[in-house]
Amino acid sequence: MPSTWEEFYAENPPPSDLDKNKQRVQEFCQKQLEHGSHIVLVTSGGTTVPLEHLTVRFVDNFSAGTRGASSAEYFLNSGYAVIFMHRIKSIEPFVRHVMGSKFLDMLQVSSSSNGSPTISVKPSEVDNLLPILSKYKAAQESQKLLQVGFTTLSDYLWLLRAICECLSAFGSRAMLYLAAAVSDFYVPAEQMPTHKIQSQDGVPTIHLELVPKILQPLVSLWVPSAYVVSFKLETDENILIKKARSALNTYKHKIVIGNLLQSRRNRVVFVTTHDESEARLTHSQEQQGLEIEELIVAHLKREHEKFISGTN
Ligand code: 9Z3
Repeated sequence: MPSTWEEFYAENPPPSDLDKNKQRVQEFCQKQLEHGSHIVLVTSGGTTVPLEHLTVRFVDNFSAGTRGASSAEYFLNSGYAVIFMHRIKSIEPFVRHVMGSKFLDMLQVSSSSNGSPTISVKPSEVDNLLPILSKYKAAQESQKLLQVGFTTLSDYLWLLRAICECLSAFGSRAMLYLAAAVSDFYVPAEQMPTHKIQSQDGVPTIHLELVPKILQPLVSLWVPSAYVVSFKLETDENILIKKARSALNTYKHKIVIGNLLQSRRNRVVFVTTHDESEARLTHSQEQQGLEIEELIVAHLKREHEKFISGTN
């Protein structure tokens, strides 16, 4: 028998930074409520499932965080306040454009008149960096972006519930954009060894339990008035729409965005109870640097507005 969501929370302790993050989220939401902003929670990146309490090994879920990070930028651009709830060390908004050695390659070292070294942006890179930096600074100054991190499945579920408690005050003005890749399986806390599993003890048998379906309380209890968007990730085209529709029928939220692992960068399918449509990028659009998240966010903004005004 899979555990219920209530049992999950009773059996798996909250992350140590939950109270601190809750307070940050509460303060952020209070500010956005005062401004009358629309707000979106973007979840991004994969959850880990630890195999030991003092974790050396864990099972991971596929997701670099590209979908979430780029979507967060487009939501900001569309006027939304954004809570970006992401796997720590996954891709983040703005930073994603200048990650790793790409950033260092944009810089140059020269000597100032007194002989001490100065670091500056290469003139040839200014046009590339300026728009990113301007948007990043604008997001910071407007205080419309809040980032909160998770690592494990349990961290994710605790944080998600805490954020929902704050979002419920926004009613239909809140959107939840659940792009994180969340594990379906986990090792319950009481079945997990404390210390590193030892190879000298032979091949370990690892028993994974089913994670309770958290969309159910989320939609029906935590944020019943919000516009909830979930993603369905499959690898087999033949079952994608069926699985997306089944999620919609089970949880009764607003829209499921279906995507295939292989083509997720250039094609998604929007599935609602009454409709099915597609967003697609042509090869040449991709070459020009267009991102499918721009189309996804534009579509959702329109649908969310109809939902708020009751005209959908
Ligand atoms: C997605 O389907 C996302 O679009 C991706 C984005 C994870 C494929 P990247 O981060 O990839 O840009 O590399 N997210 C949802 C995945 C998921 O776990 N869905 C569950 C399911 O399919 C339902 S919540 O059963």
